Amino acid sequence: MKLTQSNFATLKNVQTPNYDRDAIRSGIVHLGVGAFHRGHQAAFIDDILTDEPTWGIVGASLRSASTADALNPQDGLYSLMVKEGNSTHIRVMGSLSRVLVAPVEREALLATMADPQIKIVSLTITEKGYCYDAAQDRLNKSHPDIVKDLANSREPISAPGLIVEALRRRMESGAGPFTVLSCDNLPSNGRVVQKIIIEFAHLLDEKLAPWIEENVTCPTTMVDRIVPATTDADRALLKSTTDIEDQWPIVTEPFRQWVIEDNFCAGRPSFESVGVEMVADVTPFEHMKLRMLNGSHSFLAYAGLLKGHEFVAEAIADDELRTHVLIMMTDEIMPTLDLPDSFDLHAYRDELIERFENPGMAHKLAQIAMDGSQKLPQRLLNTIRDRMAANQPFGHLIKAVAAWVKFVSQSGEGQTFGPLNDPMRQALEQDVRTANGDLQHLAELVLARQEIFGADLSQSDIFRNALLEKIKA
Ligand code: CS2
Repeated sequence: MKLTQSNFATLKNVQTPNYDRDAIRSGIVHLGVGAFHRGHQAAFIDDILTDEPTWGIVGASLRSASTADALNPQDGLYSLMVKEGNSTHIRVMGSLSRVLVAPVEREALLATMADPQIKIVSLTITEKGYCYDAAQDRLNKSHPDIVKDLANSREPISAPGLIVEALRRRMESGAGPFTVLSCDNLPSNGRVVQKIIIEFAHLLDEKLAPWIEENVTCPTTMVDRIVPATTDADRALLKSTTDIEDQWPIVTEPFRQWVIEDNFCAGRPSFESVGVEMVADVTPFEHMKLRMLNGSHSFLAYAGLLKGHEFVAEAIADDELRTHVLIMMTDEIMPTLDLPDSFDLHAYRDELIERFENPGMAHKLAQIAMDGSQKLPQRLLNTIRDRMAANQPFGHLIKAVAAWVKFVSQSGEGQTFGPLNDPMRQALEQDVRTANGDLQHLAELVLARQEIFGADLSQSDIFRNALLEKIKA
């Protein structure tokens, strides 16, 4: 049975939207409708639509048409398969009305973003989508997409370019601002997106930048839900248990968390009614999640792949890796976190381990390993910075960095892990060739890459010696 709205009445063994989909109006445009968005924000919004029908989502893919091709013939519907151990709970999500493909429907997308009915533009475009130079804390003006968009700002291709052009239209039409809501795993993601759009606008139009500064808000958020890439086995399981043929179901875990800074310039849904935590300062939660969950994930990915594991659940069942993760979290990461006294960090840690163990999640280590150059700073290096500043040991954290260097050393055409999936691929593969099998030399070469390590760590003898020692081990 195909998944379409007209088939709702005949679907079995599955929950369908408990609201009238025809009465839904769109209040959100989301850029980057990947699996994570559909497993996380779109699922929260689906709960919200029961009482507040004006917060439907129009999705947009910034590059590929694959999501649009899968979901548009299904009226934007998809099945969310929540797996815990061997049990699967399936619910059809109706919060996405349609998916636009930015490169081919740019005008339709910009017109939708400029429509006064849209109050929020949210984003999951991954770390690299921000064209942000983290080491310098500013827009990467030499990024090829930014160069193109500055030259041709009315036909943008980058996320910053699209947002700024839509805001320009709203300023001119009097439609007012929308909130820009980053949902990516970047520290202070709201501040980062605000910085890059204001800088971009400054380079274009002297009137627009101050208007954005005065009117547009960019709340920081912490997002959390493990959403592995969908497999054919997931599609087959869905078909065998429900008879639904869904071109792109989403698999996820029961756990979900969303913490948002309460700063919306054009109104917002009552997020708290569906369990979202609205706070004045997201920083403590964001540090906790990026360092504990994502830091451990990245360690498990690199060290796990090096030991021949394929999935997170396998890596966390490996005694050596599990012990490492536990010590890294407890002794090295937890002391750097600053949460309210009432918060039980030990329980948070134990729950993370259980989540990693969930046998229902076929979460590939290779998926987590990608884009290491973009992930290392907030997941491992910032924690190391805090440990160094406090004169405290960081042997387990640095071992995770060493595992990444070893992983890079075995990446490339014809190598164990294949070509590196990373925006810094060319530079890093060049380092591998220059080092010519000498791991110590490779560590020195990548350490000189300040885009990743910043001037401080690149030039720190303490950091260098610690890294070289782990590379030898
Ligand atoms: C993962 C994250 O792919 C990765 O790098 O660490 O996607 C992780 O699963 C999510 O942040 C969990 O909220």
